[in-house]
Amino acid sequence: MRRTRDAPPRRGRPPGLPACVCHARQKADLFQANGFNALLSDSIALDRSIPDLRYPECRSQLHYRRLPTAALVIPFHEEHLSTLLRTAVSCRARAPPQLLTEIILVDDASQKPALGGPLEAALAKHFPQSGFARVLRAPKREGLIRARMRGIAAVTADVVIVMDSHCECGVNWLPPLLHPIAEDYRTVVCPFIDVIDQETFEIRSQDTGARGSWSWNSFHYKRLPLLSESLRHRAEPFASPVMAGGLFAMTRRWFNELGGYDSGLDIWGGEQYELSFKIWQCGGRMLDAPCSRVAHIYRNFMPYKNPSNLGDFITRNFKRVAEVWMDEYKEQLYSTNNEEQYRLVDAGDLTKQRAIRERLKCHNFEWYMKNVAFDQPKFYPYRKPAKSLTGFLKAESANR
Ligand SMILES: [Mn+2]
Repeated sequence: MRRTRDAPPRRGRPPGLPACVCHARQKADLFQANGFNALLSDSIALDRSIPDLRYPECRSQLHYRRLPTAALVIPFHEEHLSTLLRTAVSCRARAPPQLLTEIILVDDASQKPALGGPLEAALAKHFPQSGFARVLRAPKREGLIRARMRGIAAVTADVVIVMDSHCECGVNWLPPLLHPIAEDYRTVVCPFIDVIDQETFEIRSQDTGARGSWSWNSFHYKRLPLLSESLRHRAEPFASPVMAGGLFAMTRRWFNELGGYDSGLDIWGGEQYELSFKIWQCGGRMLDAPCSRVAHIYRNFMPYKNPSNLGDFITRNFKRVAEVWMDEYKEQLYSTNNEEQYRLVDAGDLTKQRAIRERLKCHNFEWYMKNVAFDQPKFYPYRKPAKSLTGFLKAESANR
């Protein structure tokens, strides 16, 4: 298929072409398999031009002449080949070459044939420099969390940039992530995440940014409004209590001092809380950098299954995080969710995680709530559930 940089959708805009009827079936199959329009992705250049969605003042923002080097870590499971390649190619293309020194892809036991030989061949073609881009292969499904750890362990650069496998990096995305890290190795920086439309591949901004948080009754990621200071200086990085999860930059040194992710977390779920809480509680900080933009394909459904032999791993993950980091606040989580389930689930061995908290003399959760997530209770308050009764309900006789 012909792929040029000017092929539709031009500069990240929708193609505006009639749908190709001849491909309708193929398109539907690929959409089902990926959760986005993978057929269209195949017709778009890997290095297509995209709109610059940054604030105009980002263009004149200054960065240190000397910044730490960075490695891109991209874990993937059954990702579509062209979206995976576009992640690597676009991030490489819009980063200063001296700063992005390696790309590590971690294949979490994918079965798609294209992710074997064809991926290796494409990487060799797009990244001819020996050793610059390589693929690590997990022999069996590890899940997102341990796949990331595997990739991070292989990094030699100063800073690890964790990236989702269907992204496109924006104009000059890397220096704004590295600048705050150059000032303090315990600062973790997240880019702004823009939207790649799952149907048209149009790129548009999500909003003007927000701080990360959660709701007690689901432990889902939620957002807190920006503070007045960042409204006045909208291009400046601002503190965020919780990362969205998929994209962040962090020094290898700080990641390792924190013991990485808790390796007892399975597949996905809770890992962004675990890392965010310990970054803050153990003496680091977390920032969002508005001048670093990375676009991501949001999907409406997961095109692949979770392993069926792990039981309720999400509740177990949440419980591990709560037991180690949240002190008495864990009761707010348990009591507003399926409390019985939380009590029953075995969180497993937590001694290693508790030892990290002990060794680094980390703040307690009360400190975190007072100093970092101080407006959380205002926007996502804890509501003690009404006492319920247990027993049997019996229908009254109908002929009353
Ligand atoms: Mn994703």
